[in-house]
Amino acid sequence: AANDAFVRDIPKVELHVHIEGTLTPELRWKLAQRNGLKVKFGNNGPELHSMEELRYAMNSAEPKTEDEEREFFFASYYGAFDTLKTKQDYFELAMNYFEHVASMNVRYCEVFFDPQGHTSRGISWDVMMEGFKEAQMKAQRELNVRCSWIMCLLRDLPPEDAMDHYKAALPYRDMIAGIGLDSNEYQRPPLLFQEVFSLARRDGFRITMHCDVGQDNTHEHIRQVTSEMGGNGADRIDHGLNAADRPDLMDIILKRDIGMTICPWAYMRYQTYSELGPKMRLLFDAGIRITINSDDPAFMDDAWILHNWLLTKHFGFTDEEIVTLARNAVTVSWASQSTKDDIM
Ligand code: ES4
Ligand code: ZN
Repeated sequence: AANDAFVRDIPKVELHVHIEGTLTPELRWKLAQRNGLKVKFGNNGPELHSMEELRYAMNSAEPKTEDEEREFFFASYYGAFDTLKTKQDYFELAMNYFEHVASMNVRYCEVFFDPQGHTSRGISWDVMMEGFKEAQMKAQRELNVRCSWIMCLLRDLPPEDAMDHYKAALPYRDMIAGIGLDSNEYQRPPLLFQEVFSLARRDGFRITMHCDVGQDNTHEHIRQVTSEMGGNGADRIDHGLNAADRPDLMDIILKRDIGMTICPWAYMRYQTYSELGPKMRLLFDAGIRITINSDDPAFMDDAWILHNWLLTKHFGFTDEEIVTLARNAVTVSWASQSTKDDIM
């Protein structure tokens, strides 16, 4: 376990985590009680009568195909949004994340949020953003964890809705380092959203997009993100592991020095251990700046950033290589130079 201490203690930066994906069954249960709401699985699932039932439903061990796995995840994830109502709820959601990762020695993070999943339920921007802002300030003050936010646009909704939300977010732009694209990728190529991402680029935002593993057209999606989005390509790519199949894509990523946010635990639902390690190794050995992240820890077996980091040891990364992985995240982060200097 001396080696595990090395991974545990190394200063970390997290660049791929959805704040809604950190809503644990414990916290969801507490918020539901406080707000007088029933807890259900999915958008219209059966009512759950205890925290234990909720935890059990979220971690269903039924064998699933890839498509079923994805459907189950999105039902579980979006179904949990309904307990978030007040500024205090958003504050506690974010604080719960910061407390978890402070204990794992995370010093800085860029955290995704999905505003469309909140405004669609009548939550105001002020409630959401002020709750996040207070947690951000408290985490910096009391936990030595600094943070910025990445507003994600939901690709399964119309591009017009993305544009409306982009414009509505501008009053909060001081809190927002970049704009991302997430949610269900099925038949939703990045270029559908070129207009809003080009505008974001012109306005000075960084841009990044999800290209998840196990998607149809994954190579074409990666190509669009790395060479076309926002003009000549995004600043980072979220996941993008399938670039390892294609030397031409690896070349673009390397030449443009595009950071990749890899979330190993998340892929174990779709890929075996023995496929995953070699793909990460191929990208890393090519000199591509891959980073280690958690994605949706509360919905993925309670695997937070430290658990994802521990996997790198199992994949055979040496201590020296682990230091490189940690530095990669600092380098490809959108923190100011003085924050970067502070972290490492
Ligand atoms: C997500 Cl596409 C995707 N994957 C994992 N978590 C997510 N949260 C929102 N979109
Ligand atoms: Zn993600």
